[in-house]
Amino acid sequence: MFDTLLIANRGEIACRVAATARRMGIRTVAVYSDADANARHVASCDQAVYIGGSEPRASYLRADAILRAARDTGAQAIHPGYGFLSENEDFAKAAADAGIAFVGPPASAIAAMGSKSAAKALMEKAGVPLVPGYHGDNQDPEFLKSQADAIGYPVLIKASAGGGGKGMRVVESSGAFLDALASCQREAASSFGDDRVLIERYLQKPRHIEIQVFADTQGNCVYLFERDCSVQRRHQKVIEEAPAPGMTEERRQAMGEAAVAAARAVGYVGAGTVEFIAEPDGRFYFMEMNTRLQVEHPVTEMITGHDLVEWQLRVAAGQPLPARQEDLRITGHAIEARIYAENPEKGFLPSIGTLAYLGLPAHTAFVNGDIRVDGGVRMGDTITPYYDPMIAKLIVHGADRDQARARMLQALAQTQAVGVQTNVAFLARLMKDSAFAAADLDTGLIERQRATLLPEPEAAGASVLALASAAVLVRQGLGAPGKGGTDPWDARDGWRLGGRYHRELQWVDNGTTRKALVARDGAAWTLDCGDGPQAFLWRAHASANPNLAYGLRITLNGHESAGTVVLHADRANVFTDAGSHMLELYDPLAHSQDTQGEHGGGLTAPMPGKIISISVKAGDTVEKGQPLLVMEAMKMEHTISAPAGGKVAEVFYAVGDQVTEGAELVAIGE
Ligand code: MV4
Repeated sequence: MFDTLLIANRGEIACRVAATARRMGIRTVAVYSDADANARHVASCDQAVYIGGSEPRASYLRADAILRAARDTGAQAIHPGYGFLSENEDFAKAAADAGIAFVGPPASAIAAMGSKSAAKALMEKAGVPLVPGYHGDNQDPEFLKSQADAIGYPVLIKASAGGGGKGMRVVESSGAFLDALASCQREAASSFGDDRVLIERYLQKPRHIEIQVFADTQGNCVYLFERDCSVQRRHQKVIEEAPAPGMTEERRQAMGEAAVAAARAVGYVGAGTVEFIAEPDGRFYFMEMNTRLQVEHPVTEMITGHDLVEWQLRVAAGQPLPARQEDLRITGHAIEARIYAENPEKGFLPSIGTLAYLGLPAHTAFVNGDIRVDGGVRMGDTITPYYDPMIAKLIVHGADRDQARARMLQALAQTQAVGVQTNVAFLARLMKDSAFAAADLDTGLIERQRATLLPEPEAAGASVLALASAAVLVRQGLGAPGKGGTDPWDARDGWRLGGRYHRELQWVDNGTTRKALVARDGAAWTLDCGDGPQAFLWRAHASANPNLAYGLRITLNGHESAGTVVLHADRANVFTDAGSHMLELYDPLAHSQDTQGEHGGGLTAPMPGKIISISVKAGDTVEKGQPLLVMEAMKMEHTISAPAGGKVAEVFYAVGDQVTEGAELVAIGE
């Protein structure tokens, strides 16, 4: 086995590969770009080599820089991950020529599967079923039309050089064929520089079922069953699962054997995936072969109990496959969901920004376990426009599909990101969707269920407003997080005990202002969200990140609710089992003055620290820019000044108090 492995990738897959290498006692070398200087994958490896600028072609696509890094660090093998250079035959060959093992198939197998029409011809010879159609060299329009007429409509015209859904045209009738052909050829010529097409019978409700195969250099080749990846959006997979719902043992064996035949036909070595499309009756046809480890490989690991990266490394080191076909079994059901920094309400546009807060479910085990989290970013990391905006993959396992689905819903409820938009709520609706729940899967599911998967946003309910308001009160010291459960009347600022308290919070919910009036008379607290004052109690418990996140239980008018509230940049991000809600704290002062509006006009602690002096008291009149107090943080003093003139309503802390980031320090009124 190698003692040093270079991982020519970034993000979650680089971290994933590093984890197995470490377990196997292999030293790891990361490569990184400018944007990734502080990335998690760099920290996950034993050594890291800078390879260039943030744009992929200036770094992760530079074969020369990566090979040099491998030579300089004494790496005997390179794992390419997925994407970037993973299916680049020139890179595979250059590595082999340099005497470095490429953890992937031989360049010749990558090349054989690279051309869609040539691959189809090879597969036909190997007896792998293809969609009825024509994929020959004759490109005469009248000849192609006669082929389409013979296949029967609807037909699909596909660019031979295409892939990923580009350059495809559905043709409903013979009369529409020639126009569609001309338009498809134009698109193929401009997109791929190659106007050749192939014609296939069009499958109306296809399922995407792929088979994981593995081959070694001793001539062994096995299949590790199937994954159903039908739930996708514009050719981007959203949910993957294994096994495929409704699969029979006979069909599984037939598809597995066809996939092994496909791999053998191109002299395959290592991990590969043979993609099929399947009809509702189960008939299946070869689509293409992916000559790499895939994003969704963990669902296969969960149902088989085998670590596919370990298999890859063993095969690349010349060892035989760790198991024979008859040793492989399916246990239970696994589902993977890809958590993306994207905005489903805005056409799933990537959402760029810094992850001010990231809560993920607890990872119960690596290959075998109920919940697995494969992440590539940490709290504080930035989702940049340079790379795929995936935050993490959640992979769950259950005894059956319904249990896996329930676990996925739990895992999604524990996934809390602040600073970027995410698809978490969309994924939760998808898990509960009636068609998905019934395993009525095909590639059109998301489009068909669009209305229920992307509903109009709901107004925040009273419990959400109450949770957000309670977090603000806790931040002020009324029930301090981190001290265990504290009731409001145990607040450390005892000087307020027995007195009256009245505060109006204005929350902006999706553009609508929602008032929350918090009041106390003696020991009785009330909250009025517009329906009159209601009895209000809250309790904060310690949370993973006490500087930002408050774990809260509240009682409003006798109704209990619980959630996590992350206060960040004047926003309350409320996470409950029912989903998440973002509320903006409207500060009339900040908005009426020229304060640039940051951090509530500067009256909150910019970072955690200690109050070292206070120069004002309640009732004082202050001018804009007047120093109010000084805090010490990170060994430096920071002066908090009045963002606007006014009268000091309250000073919430005393000299010596520790304050958390974002804590409101002083209230100034008109
Ligand atoms: C098809 C098809 C229906 N009939 N071929 C899309 C991407 C490319 N790799 C193959 N694709 C399809 N080929 C025939 N004859 C429907 C699709 C298709 C699809 C396939 C797999 C996964 C998702 C898909 C989404 C839309 C269309």
